[in-house]
Amino acid sequence: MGVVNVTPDSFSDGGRYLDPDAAVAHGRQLIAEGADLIDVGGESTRPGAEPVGVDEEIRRVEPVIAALAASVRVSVDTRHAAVAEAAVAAGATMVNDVSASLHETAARLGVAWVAMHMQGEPDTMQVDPRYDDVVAEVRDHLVARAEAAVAAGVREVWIDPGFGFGKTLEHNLDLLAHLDVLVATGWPVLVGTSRKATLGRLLADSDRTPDPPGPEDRLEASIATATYAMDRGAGMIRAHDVRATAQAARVVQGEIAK
Ligand code: HH2
Repeated sequence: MGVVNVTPDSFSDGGRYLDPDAAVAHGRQLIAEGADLIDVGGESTRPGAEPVGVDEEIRRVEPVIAALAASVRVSVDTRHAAVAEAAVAAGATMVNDVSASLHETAARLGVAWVAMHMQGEPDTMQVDPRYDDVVAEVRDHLVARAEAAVAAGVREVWIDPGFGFGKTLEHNLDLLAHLDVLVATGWPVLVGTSRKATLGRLLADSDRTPDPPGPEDRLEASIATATYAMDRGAGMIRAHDVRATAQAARVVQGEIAK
């Protein structure tokens, strides 16, 4: 799953693809690099991000989805039913839902749905995230959401632990280390660690790199976590750096596992 953020403020590439032509060109580039699906988002959900209005979100994603959907499967990254509707009308066939609340919308529209786990809301979720047992709580929440979606009539459901969404570094590492617990539920698992702050913090903890690397300097760590997740059974990886991620997937799944 290649990421196209049509936003001015996404944490890793904010502003670069706000212009629809630039966003479409970037999407085409990601397809050429090996993406099977393009995830188009019009609202940043980075910690502390300001919500945008639904009309503006639709204005951002609609033309980009319409242009890309002819050549690749497209998901829309949104928390809003009206945006999901407009996106599906433009050609999207999956709703990537960081709020895990749009299952009825996905059922009505007849499209696939990703339930991602988030504790709290983007503007405050990183203030003081707490769990007794992060792995069990995330699993139980996602399984309940997936079952609700199937009951509502959704035929393709994915679950995603939501790295960085209301989670400390330790929570994120615990979830990654125990990805097999999510895979064992039988629901297909999507993993999005690409360029995330957790990776910067991890690297900054080592003596040799005292300064945390910025989002664009987290490629190697992103590939390491993607490779780990694929090996543990993740069915889809959400990635900004598609070329490198697709190569890692080819090696892990196509060659070593032959
Ligand atoms: N992460 C982000 C956005 N959407 N969706 C899923 N399913 N899983 C994720 O881990 C996930 C997601 C955050 O990354 P990005 O879109 O690059 O940034 P922003 O939210 O700032 O636009």
